[in-house]
Amino acid sequence: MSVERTLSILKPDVIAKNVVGQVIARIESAGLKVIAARMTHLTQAEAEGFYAVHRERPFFGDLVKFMISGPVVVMTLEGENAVATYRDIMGATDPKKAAAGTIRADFADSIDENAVHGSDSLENAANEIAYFFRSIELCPRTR
Ligand code: RTP
Ligand code: MG
Repeated sequence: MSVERTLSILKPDVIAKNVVGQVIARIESAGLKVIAARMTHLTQAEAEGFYAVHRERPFFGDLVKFMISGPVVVMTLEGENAVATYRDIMGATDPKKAAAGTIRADFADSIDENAVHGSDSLENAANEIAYFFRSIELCPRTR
C-alpha cells in the first residue's frame, strides 16, 4: 500500500443533476481526500488536449463535445492506492456494466455521459494533475 494522487473530473452531467456533493461523499467515504478542487468550463482545446490519447477513436468528437457542454469540477485526490481505489468506486466505463453501488451505476446515464473521469495509472495521474493544477495549488493534509 502506498499513498498516491489521482485526478478526478466530475463531468457536466453530474453538475447538471446537482449531485456534486453526493459524488464527493462517495469519494470521501472511500477514504480519499480532496487536496485540490476547481469548477471550470473547459474550452474545446483544453478538452481535446486532456483526452488527446483518444484523438483517433471514433467517439473522440462526441467525448469532447460532452466535456465542454457545461461546467466540470476537477479535483486532485490523495489516499492509499488512490488510482485503483478511485477507479473501483467509479465503476466500469459503460454504466450498464458498472457494479452496483458504484458512482457510474448510480449517477451515469450512458457510456457517453458517464459522470466521472479518473486517471487509469499512476503515471497518467501525475500528468493529468499537472494538466490542471500547479503544484502550489495542491493542499496535502497536515491533520
Ligand atoms: P475516463 O477516461 O473518462 O475516466 O473514462 P474511462 O477511463 O473509463 O474510459 P476511456 O477508455 O478512457 O474513454 C474515455 C471516455 O470516452 C468515452 N468512450 N466511449 N463509445 C465507446 O465505445 C466509448 N468508449 C469510451 C467514455 O465516455 C469514456 O469515459
Ligand atoms: Mg480513461
